[in-house]
Amino acid sequence: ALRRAVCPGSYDPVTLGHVDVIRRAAALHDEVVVAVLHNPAKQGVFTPDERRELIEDALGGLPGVRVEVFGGQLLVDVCAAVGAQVVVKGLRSDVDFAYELPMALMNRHLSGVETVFLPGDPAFGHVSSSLVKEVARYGGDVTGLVTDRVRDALVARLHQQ
Ligand code: COD
Repeated sequence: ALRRAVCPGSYDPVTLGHVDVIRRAAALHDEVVVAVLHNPAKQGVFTPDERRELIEDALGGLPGVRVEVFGGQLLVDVCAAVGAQVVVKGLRSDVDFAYELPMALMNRHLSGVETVFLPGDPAFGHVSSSLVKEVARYGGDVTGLVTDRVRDALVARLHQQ
């Protein structure tokens, strides 16, 4: 059977830490759906469609990977909708694990979907969407933490506000 995995996230915006996890998930599965899950109650810096485009650009047409936007629904329902049996998440630290473990258990409880954890590349252990936004907002250089396109989009967007 085709092994299809979901790499879920807010991706506001995608970082090189995310890209590493998505590439490695793609190497382990036949197909990967990168699911941009946006919380309709929370306004991000980028719209869901902008996030999708920035991810597609960062992946550069990686075979077997597609990016889709979802909103206001459970991750297990996203998995069912795309026919995925596996969720892949990256872990930077034990703090990530403590946050992710109850979600993994809840998702398995709800639908039987399994979560696979990949250890994040320590080169990106300090990289999160929120820290990247904060650094960019106050004029810090985020080169090497995100793609150049994401960096430029952050500078343009955060200088407008
Ligand atoms: N290195 C390795 N992994 C990383 C790095 C890095 N530098 N940065 C981020 N990651 C991993 C994160 O650990 C996370 O697993 C993933 O990448 C996505 O990160 P974010 O920050 O874009 O996304 P989050 O954490 O905001 O996404 C949370 C979800 C949207 C996945 C979650 O809230 C969810 O499943 N929501 C749907 C509603 C639902 O089903 N709720 C019940 C859950 S039990």
